[in-house]
Amino acid sequence: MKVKEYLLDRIKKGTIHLTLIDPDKQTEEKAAEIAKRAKDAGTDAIMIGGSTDVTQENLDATSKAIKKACGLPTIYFPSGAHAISGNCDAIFFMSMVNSTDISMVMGEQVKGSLITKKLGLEPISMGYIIIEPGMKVGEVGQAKPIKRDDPEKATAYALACEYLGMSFVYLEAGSGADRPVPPDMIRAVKGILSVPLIVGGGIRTPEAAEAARLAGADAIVTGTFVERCSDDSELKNVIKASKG
Ligand code: 1GP
Repeated sequence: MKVKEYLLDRIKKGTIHLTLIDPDKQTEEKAAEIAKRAKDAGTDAIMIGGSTDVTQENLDATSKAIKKACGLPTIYFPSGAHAISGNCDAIFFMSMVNSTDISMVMGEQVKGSLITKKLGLEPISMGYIIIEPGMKVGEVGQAKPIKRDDPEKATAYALACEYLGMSFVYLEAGSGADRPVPPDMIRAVKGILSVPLIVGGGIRTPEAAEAARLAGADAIVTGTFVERCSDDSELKNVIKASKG
């Protein structure tokens, strides 16, 4: 089964949880251990990527180790075309649609398309929308983050992504954000969108995960929390609250 089909199939049954692991943050052995623990706690797939310092070497090694350790579908979550690994099953072929830098909207994508094909990676198209505070990814991507009190703008961006044929839309508050995407914004976007909605950035408690799910997120991404959490029951609680 292709990864996109796998995700859509699971989303049909309810909100899914995606674990994001940054290859730059730990050794590949540690990354593999985190992925295995996340799998045991109920995560549905592993995203691999980070905003800075992802190299071909750390990406290849981490992707391979994660795949071997947990067997879950792995999706590369790229910051650009400088590193793309054939060791992942799929790639979020994404555009940061509210970036002011054309290379983030449609530049890195041109650089990476032929490599993606050559590596046999499954491309999964995604519109990537940065919401305040936006954190490092917003800064590196030169985004103009959508204000937290402007759900209407978020819906306009999301719908434009859908009309352009993107398979998923991702509302991103930024890794380590002190506030996740507001539930009201998730609700507004979900109310207008027909493609699945991914939400991430700053979700690290069962309450925040539940609020995102109840507001209509189809997939909830947690990165920092899973990477730092050493308590298996705490990990389970957040993943359980994401999936309901
Ligand atoms: C970042 O949305 C993801 O791209 C995850 O964010 O690290 O805050 O969980 P956190």
